[in-house]
Amino acid sequence: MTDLKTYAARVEAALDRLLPETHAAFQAGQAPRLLSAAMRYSLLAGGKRLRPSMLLAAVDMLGGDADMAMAPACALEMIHTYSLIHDDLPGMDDDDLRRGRPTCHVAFGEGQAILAGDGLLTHAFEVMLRQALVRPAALNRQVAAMLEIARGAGVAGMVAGQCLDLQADRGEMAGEDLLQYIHRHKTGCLFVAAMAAAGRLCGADDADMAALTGYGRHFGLMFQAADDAMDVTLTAEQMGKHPGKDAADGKLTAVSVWGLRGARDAAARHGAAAIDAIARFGDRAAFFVELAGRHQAV
Ligand code: GRG
Repeated sequence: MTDLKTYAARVEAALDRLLPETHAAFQAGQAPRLLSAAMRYSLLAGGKRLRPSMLLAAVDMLGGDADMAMAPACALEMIHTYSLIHDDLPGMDDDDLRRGRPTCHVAFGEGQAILAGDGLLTHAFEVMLRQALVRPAALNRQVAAMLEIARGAGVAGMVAGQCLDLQADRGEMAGEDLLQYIHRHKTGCLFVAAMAAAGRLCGADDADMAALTGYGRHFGLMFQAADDAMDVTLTAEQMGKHPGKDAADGKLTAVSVWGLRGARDAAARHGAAAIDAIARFGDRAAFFVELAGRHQAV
């Protein structure tokens, strides 16, 4: 079984290759130096590379073409990083520490950080489209994978979750159903997109697609409940961001709704459900069983 560390290292190398280079001066046809520097600063800051690794592992599990999977995997990480940059902005969560270093807007200013996020989101689709044209024989599968990624990241996916998260912050809405909606969308949709895009790349049938997306959905809910629990139990050094901020800001979280014990229980429950969802793949799902098991206990 290929482990997370190995997948993450492959993603790391590909991300570096796929990002615009930092040029000495401005040049026609190239990303400006400051823009590529801000994009590189946030993207190559040592994230866990979970979402792209899940996509690569799912393609391996399904016996698909690993070469074709790298562009969508890296695109997912670019989209995830853009969402972190924008989430950290003063107009959203207003954070100054991410991935263990000053947030993009602290290092580059607010305007450049917005552009770095915009640049990463757009570049993600440029990278996928370029790759799709290299393999015209598999165009339909690649377009279907891109659609899963666009849908997961988009206005009925991650952006929708962030929209309601902001409304909840302003006290306009509250409650358990809202919490679940926010977690499913803000956090869960990119995990679902990772699994679904892999399924599409491999031409998975409906039953396999349901298993893959079921895993992604429960993994997302487990991941966010665990993240909320760790926010009140871990240090800034362990998390690479400031803990306790959610509680201080009065945010709607698994801990504020269910308490620490309830958040931990939810993580354990959704971890078990994720493992159940993927059971039809037997031993080939070892990566996913191990990954859910690791996040389940917080
Ligand atoms: C700005 C449209 C838009 C969306 C923002 C991702 C997000 C939505 C907000 C970030 C804040 C947050 C609590 C997100 C939940 C998901 C989460 C815990 C993200 C961190 O993911 P990790 O742990 O981070 O995979 P690394 O740094 O390892 O990639």
